[in-house]
Amino acid sequence: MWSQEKAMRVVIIMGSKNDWEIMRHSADTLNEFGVSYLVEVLSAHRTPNELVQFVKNHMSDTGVFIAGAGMAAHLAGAIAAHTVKPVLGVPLSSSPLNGMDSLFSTVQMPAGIPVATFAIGKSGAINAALFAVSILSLSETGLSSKLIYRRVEKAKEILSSYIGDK
Ligand code: RP5
Repeated sequence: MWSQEKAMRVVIIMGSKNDWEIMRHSADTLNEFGVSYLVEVLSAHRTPNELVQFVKNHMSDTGVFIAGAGMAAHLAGAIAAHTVKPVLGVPLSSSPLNGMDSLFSTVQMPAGIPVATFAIGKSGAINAALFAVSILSLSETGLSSKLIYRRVEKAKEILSSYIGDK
């Protein structure tokens, strides 16, 4: 599914369609910034050949890959094995181990093949998208201002919800 008609800049890959409930937060966050993205479901274990082909096909038109997966989550690492573009891993809580399994699987990459790993679940999905915007902002100054504006707005929300001493 394509988000917008602009050139694609972020690719979001999930290990299962069941991961969308959480990974949609990455997409929603990118929408806030008008950053275009492509969402695909591909698995490191269930569709290994198609995953590699997809990454190779999208290497040139992608700035950042975001990978969300649960259980023995090798998706981000498998993507990183085939590209030197930044790969941001979001561990998902889809097993009785509550995401600790996917956190360790995603974060414990061997030296040489880096994956930036984020928090388990929704916070990780949002922060991966913000980090993707931050990476893209290195070559696009408009995005830096939007990131600053978002932080100011979030701070206002928190301050306005302060109840204080009664
Ligand atoms: C992982 O296994 C997926 O990322 C998903 O989080 C988990 C379970 O997948 P389903 O059995 O729900 O498709 O590969």
